[in-house]
Amino acid sequence: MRTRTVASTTIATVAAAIASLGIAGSATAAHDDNPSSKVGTYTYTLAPVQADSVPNSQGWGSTRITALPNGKVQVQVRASGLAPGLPHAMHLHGETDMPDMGCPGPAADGGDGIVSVVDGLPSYGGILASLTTTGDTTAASALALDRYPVADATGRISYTRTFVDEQAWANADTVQVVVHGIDINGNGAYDFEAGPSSLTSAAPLEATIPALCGGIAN
Ligand SMILES: [Ca+2]
Ligand SMILES: [Ca+2]
Ligand SMILES: [Cu+2]
Repeated sequence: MRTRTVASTTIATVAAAIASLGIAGSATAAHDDNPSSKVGTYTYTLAPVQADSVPNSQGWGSTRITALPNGKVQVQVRASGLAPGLPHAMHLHGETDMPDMGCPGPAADGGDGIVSVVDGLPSYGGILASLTTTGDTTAASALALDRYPVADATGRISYTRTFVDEQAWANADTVQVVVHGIDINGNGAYDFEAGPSSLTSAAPLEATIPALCGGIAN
Protein backbone atom coordinates (compact mmCIF):
# COMPACT_ATOMS: atom_id res chain seq x y z
CA MET A 1 0.00 0.00 0.00
CA ARG A 2 1.23 3.47 -0.79
CA THR A 3 -0.17 6.73 0.39
CA ARG A 4 0.98 9.78 -1.44
CA THR A 5 0.14 12.78 0.66
CA VAL A 6 1.97 15.40 -1.31
CA ALA A 7 2.75 15.73 -4.96
CA SER A 8 6.24 15.52 -6.31
CA THR A 9 7.98 18.54 -7.79
CA THR A 10 9.68 16.33 -10.30
CA ILE A 11 6.70 15.61 -12.52
CA ALA A 12 8.44 17.18 -15.48
CA THR A 13 11.60 15.20 -14.84
CA VAL A 14 9.67 11.99 -14.43
CA ALA A 15 7.59 12.67 -17.51
CA ALA A 16 10.77 13.23 -19.49
CA ALA A 17 12.26 10.03 -18.14
CA ILE A 18 9.10 8.11 -18.96
CA ALA A 19 9.10 9.58 -22.44
CA SER A 20 12.73 8.58 -22.90
CA LEU A 21 11.81 5.04 -21.91
CA GLY A 22 9.03 4.99 -24.44
CA ILE A 23 6.47 4.23 -21.75
CA ALA A 24 3.06 5.68 -22.42
CA GLY A 25 1.44 7.34 -19.47
CA SER A 26 0.36 10.58 -17.97
CA ALA A 27 1.57 12.02 -14.72
CA THR A 28 -1.07 13.61 -12.58
CA ALA A 29 -0.71 15.26 -9.22
CA ALA A 30 -2.81 17.15 -6.78
CA HIS A 31 -2.19 20.83 -6.37
CA ASP A 32 0.19 21.58 -3.58
CA ASP A 33 0.60 24.85 -1.73
CA ASN A 34 3.58 23.72 0.30
CA PRO A 35 6.59 25.92 -0.50
CA SER A 36 8.69 22.76 -0.73
CA SER A 37 6.46 20.22 -2.38
CA LYS A 38 8.96 17.41 -1.93
CA VAL A 39 7.95 17.47 1.71
CA GLY A 40 5.63 14.57 2.35
CA THR A 41 5.08 11.17 3.91
CA TYR A 42 5.06 7.90 2.02
CA THR A 43 3.96 4.64 3.59
CA TYR A 44 4.37 1.16 2.19
CA THR A 45 3.68 -2.42 3.13
CA LEU A 46 6.84 -4.51 3.42
CA ALA A 47 6.28 -7.78 1.59
CA PRO A 48 8.47 -10.87 1.14
CA VAL A 49 10.78 -10.82 -1.86
CA GLN A 50 11.41 -14.58 -1.95
CA ALA A 51 9.09 -17.43 -2.85
CA ASP A 52 7.79 -19.22 0.23
CA SER A 53 9.84 -22.22 -0.86
CA VAL A 54 12.84 -20.33 0.55
CA PRO A 55 12.88 -21.30 4.23
CA ASN A 56 12.39 -18.57 6.84
CA SER A 57 11.80 -15.94 4.17
CA GLN A 58 8.22 -14.87 4.75
CA GLY A 59 8.32 -11.83 6.99
CA TRP A 60 6.03 -8.83 6.87
CA GLY A 61 5.92 -5.22 7.97
CA SER A 62 5.45 -1.62 7.06
CA THR A 63 7.57 1.41 6.47
CA ARG A 64 7.14 5.14 6.42
CA ILE A 65 9.42 7.66 4.76
CA THR A 66 9.01 11.32 5.57
CA ALA A 67 10.78 14.15 3.80
CA LEU A 68 10.80 16.88 6.44
CA PRO A 69 10.69 20.62 5.73
CA ASN A 70 14.15 21.01 7.28
CA GLY A 71 15.68 18.79 4.61
CA LYS A 72 16.01 15.75 6.83
CA VAL A 73 14.55 12.35 6.09
CA GLN A 74 12.81 10.25 8.71
CA VAL A 75 12.52 6.54 8.03
CA GLN A 76 10.48 4.17 10.14
CA VAL A 77 10.60 0.40 9.67
CA ARG A 78 8.41 -2.07 11.53
CA ALA A 79 9.12 -5.63 10.49
CA SER A 80 8.39 -9.11 11.81
CA GLY A 81 9.23 -12.65 10.84
CA LEU A 82 12.93 -11.87 10.43
CA ALA A 83 15.87 -13.98 11.57
CA PRO A 84 15.95 -13.45 15.36
CA GLY A 85 19.09 -12.11 16.98
CA LEU A 86 20.74 -11.26 13.67
CA PRO A 87 21.47 -7.83 12.14
CA HIS A 88 19.44 -6.87 9.11
CA ALA A 89 20.94 -4.50 6.55
CA MET A 90 18.28 -2.06 5.36
CA HIS A 91 18.54 0.47 2.58
CA LEU A 92 16.63 3.02 0.58
CA HIS A 93 16.95 1.77 -2.98
CA GLY A 94 16.23 3.69 -6.17
CA GLU A 95 17.75 5.66 -9.01
CA THR A 96 17.95 9.44 -9.08
CA ASP A 97 17.50 9.62 -12.85
CA MET A 98 14.67 7.14 -13.25
CA PRO A 99 10.93 7.21 -12.73
CA ASP A 100 9.49 5.24 -9.86
CA MET A 101 10.89 1.72 -9.65
CA GLY A 102 9.50 -1.16 -7.61
CA CYS A 103 10.06 -4.34 -5.66
CA PRO A 104 11.15 -7.65 -7.14
CA GLY A 105 9.11 -10.76 -6.57
CA PRO A 106 10.10 -14.43 -6.69
CA ALA A 107 10.05 -14.32 -10.52
CA ALA A 108 13.21 -12.18 -10.42
CA ASP A 109 15.23 -15.18 -9.20
CA GLY A 110 17.04 -15.74 -12.49
CA GLY A 111 15.90 -19.34 -12.47
CA ASP A 112 17.73 -20.59 -9.37
CA GLY A 113 14.95 -20.13 -6.82
CA ILE A 114 16.72 -17.32 -4.94
CA VAL A 115 16.34 -13.59 -5.57
CA SER A 116 19.84 -12.39 -4.73
CA VAL A 117 20.56 -8.77 -3.92
CA VAL A 118 21.91 -8.36 -7.46
CA ASP A 119 18.87 -10.08 -8.99
CA GLY A 120 16.77 -7.35 -7.37
CA LEU A 121 18.76 -4.34 -8.63
CA PRO A 122 16.83 -3.88 -11.91
CA SER A 123 13.62 -3.71 -9.84
CA TYR A 124 14.55 -1.63 -6.80
CA GLY A 125 17.63 0.19 -8.08
CA GLY A 126 20.91 0.87 -6.36
CA ILE A 127 21.44 2.00 -2.80
CA LEU A 128 20.60 5.65 -2.14
CA ALA A 129 20.98 5.47 1.63
CA SER A 130 21.84 2.92 4.31
CA LEU A 131 19.39 2.68 7.21
CA THR A 132 22.03 2.24 9.86
CA THR A 133 21.40 2.81 13.57
CA THR A 134 24.38 5.14 14.04
CA GLY A 135 26.95 6.99 11.97
CA ASP A 136 27.18 7.11 8.21
CA THR A 137 24.02 6.56 6.16
CA THR A 138 25.53 6.58 2.68
CA ALA A 139 25.90 3.62 0.35
CA ALA A 140 29.42 3.22 1.78
CA SER A 141 27.77 1.62 4.82
CA ALA A 142 25.77 -0.86 2.74
CA LEU A 143 27.32 -3.89 4.43
CA ALA A 144 28.18 -2.40 7.84
CA LEU A 145 26.36 -5.17 9.68
CA ASP A 146 27.58 -3.96 13.07
CA ARG A 147 25.48 -0.80 12.63
CA TYR A 148 22.16 -2.26 11.50
CA PRO A 149 19.19 -3.14 13.67
CA VAL A 150 19.22 -6.60 15.21
CA ALA A 151 15.92 -8.47 15.20
CA ASP A 152 14.73 -9.35 18.69
CA ALA A 153 14.11 -12.88 19.95
CA THR A 154 10.76 -12.95 18.16
CA GLY A 155 12.22 -11.73 14.85
CA ARG A 156 10.97 -8.18 15.14
CA ILE A 157 12.61 -4.88 14.22
CA SER A 158 11.36 -1.47 15.19
CA TYR A 159 13.52 1.24 13.68
CA THR A 160 13.23 4.97 13.39
CA ARG A 161 15.98 7.31 12.33
CA THR A 162 16.02 10.90 11.17
CA PHE A 163 19.06 11.88 9.16
CA VAL A 164 20.40 14.26 6.56
CA ASP A 165 20.77 12.75 3.12
CA GLU A 166 20.19 14.94 0.12
CA GLN A 167 19.57 12.04 -2.27
CA ALA A 168 17.19 10.28 0.07
CA TRP A 169 15.29 13.50 0.70
CA ALA A 170 15.04 14.38 -2.99
CA ASN A 171 13.82 10.87 -3.86
CA ALA A 172 11.69 10.16 -0.79
CA ASP A 173 8.62 9.70 -2.97
CA THR A 174 10.13 7.03 -5.19
CA VAL A 175 12.48 4.92 -3.05
CA GLN A 176 12.09 1.28 -2.17
CA VAL A 177 12.81 0.17 1.38
CA VAL A 178 14.62 -3.17 1.37
CA VAL A 179 15.33 -5.28 4.46
CA HIS A 180 18.05 -7.89 3.94
CA GLY A 181 19.05 -11.08 5.71
CA ILE A 182 17.44 -14.53 5.81
CA ASP A 183 18.68 -17.44 7.93
CA ILE A 184 17.83 -19.95 5.23
CA ASN A 185 19.13 -23.02 7.07
CA GLY A 186 17.76 -21.82 10.40
CA ASN A 187 20.97 -22.31 12.37
CA GLY A 188 20.80 -18.93 14.09
CA ALA A 189 23.70 -17.42 12.13
CA TYR A 190 24.58 -16.06 8.73
CA ASP A 191 26.77 -18.76 7.22
CA PHE A 192 27.99 -19.91 3.82
CA GLU A 193 25.95 -23.11 3.44
CA ALA A 194 23.76 -21.36 0.83
CA GLY A 195 26.84 -19.78 -0.79
CA PRO A 196 28.36 -16.30 -0.87
CA SER A 197 26.61 -12.99 -1.41
CA SER A 198 26.11 -11.89 -5.00
CA LEU A 199 27.88 -8.65 -3.94
CA THR A 200 31.01 -10.05 -2.36
CA SER A 201 32.47 -13.46 -1.67
CA ALA A 202 33.42 -12.16 1.78
CA ALA A 203 29.81 -12.15 2.98
CA PRO A 204 27.33 -15.00 3.06
CA LEU A 205 24.32 -14.93 0.75
CA GLU A 206 22.20 -15.24 3.91
CA ALA A 207 23.41 -11.84 5.14
CA THR A 208 22.61 -9.84 2.02
CA ILE A 209 19.67 -11.63 0.41
CA PRO A 210 16.65 -9.33 0.24
CA ALA A 211 13.94 -10.45 2.65
CA LEU A 212 11.34 -7.66 2.56
CA CYS A 213 10.66 -4.80 0.19
CA GLY A 214 8.22 -1.94 0.09
CA GLY A 215 7.63 0.49 -2.74
CA ILE A 216 5.22 1.62 -5.39
CA ALA A 217 4.90 -1.69 -7.20
CA ASN A 218 3.66 -3.68 -4.23
CA1 LIG B 1 19.07 -15.90 -8.42
CA1 LIG C 1 22.22 -19.67 8.59
CU1 LIG D 1 19.53 -3.00 0.14
